[in-house]
Amino acid sequence: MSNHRMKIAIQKSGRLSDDSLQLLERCGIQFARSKDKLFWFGRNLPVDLLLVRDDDIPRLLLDGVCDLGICGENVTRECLLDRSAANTALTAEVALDFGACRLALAIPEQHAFSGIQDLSGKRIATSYPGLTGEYLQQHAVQASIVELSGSVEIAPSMGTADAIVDLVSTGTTLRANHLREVAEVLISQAVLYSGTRTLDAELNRFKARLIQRIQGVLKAKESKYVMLHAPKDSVQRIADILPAAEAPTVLSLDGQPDKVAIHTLCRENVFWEHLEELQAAGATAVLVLPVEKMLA
Ligand code: PRT
Ligand code: ZN
Repeated sequence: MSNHRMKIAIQKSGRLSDDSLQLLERCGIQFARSKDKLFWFGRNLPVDLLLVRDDDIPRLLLDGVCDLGICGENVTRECLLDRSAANTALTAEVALDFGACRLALAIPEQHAFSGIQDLSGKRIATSYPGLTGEYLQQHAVQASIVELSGSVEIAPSMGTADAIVDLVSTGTTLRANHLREVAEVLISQAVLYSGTRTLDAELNRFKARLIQRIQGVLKAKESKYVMLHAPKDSVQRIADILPAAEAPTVLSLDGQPDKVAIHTLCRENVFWEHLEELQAAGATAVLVLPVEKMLA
């Protein structure tokens, strides 16, 4: 691996893998995929992709092995709370809008709960001892943390803990184990982090370009291009209905002096309710198109 290439770490196989890879590919990076799937070479841009376990990514960034990494805030914050990472920091460049979950405190569903103080003197099972400890400390609660590497949700029914702190997205796992969520320890999503290695000027410029492209992909994802026909006197009313719309382009329509065509970019998603409102305001031939790329 050359020093003149950007080293990017993403999760090899798991919940963040597909979205992470898709994001980089949508930024225009083409990878020569190796069979072992550990290291992929960027064919058209100076990028080396490392495919690793998500838990390893913050450490690779801290050690300067990688320059950028996509990882959940949960894993990154936990790593930074570890004693071996004391006084270190990673820069969060872009929140990526996928991998959403929360680190939650849950107790057996039949147990009463009047507040976090109820956990005083209890045992809490978790794979996140750092974040759990920090949370307990912030609430001045003294409890013992039982560190488990997996299957945390079964600890209360096994009798090895009174409560758990675990990741939740839909809540199905908690319900299946007769647990109920009583507090939120951390809200998390996947984030693009910068590492600590000093980059030369050329790589720094490339990094800024790549981050700009990533922001463009994210903006494009939630944006829509809307085209419609409308009565000439309802342009303002139509513009007010469109969510987060840019100044519209208003074009005359051949042979229809009372009507205009309106084209505009909406920086938020356009839902059926918006279309129905547009229709009620006199809009016809309404088209909502996805935006593939965007440079602000
Ligand atoms: O092998 P590797 O170490 O890379 O993968 P992993 O098994 O540690 O991680 P993986 O792929 O499961 O998760 C990667 C990241 O996805 C996590 O660190 C989070 O940032 C994010 N994420 C988002 C989640 C979830 N949602 C999630 N629901 N990670 C785990 N879960 C688990 C949770 O632990 C629980 O067991 O899903 C279960 C709960 O899901 P619900 O829908 O039933 O609430
Ligand atoms: Zn992991």
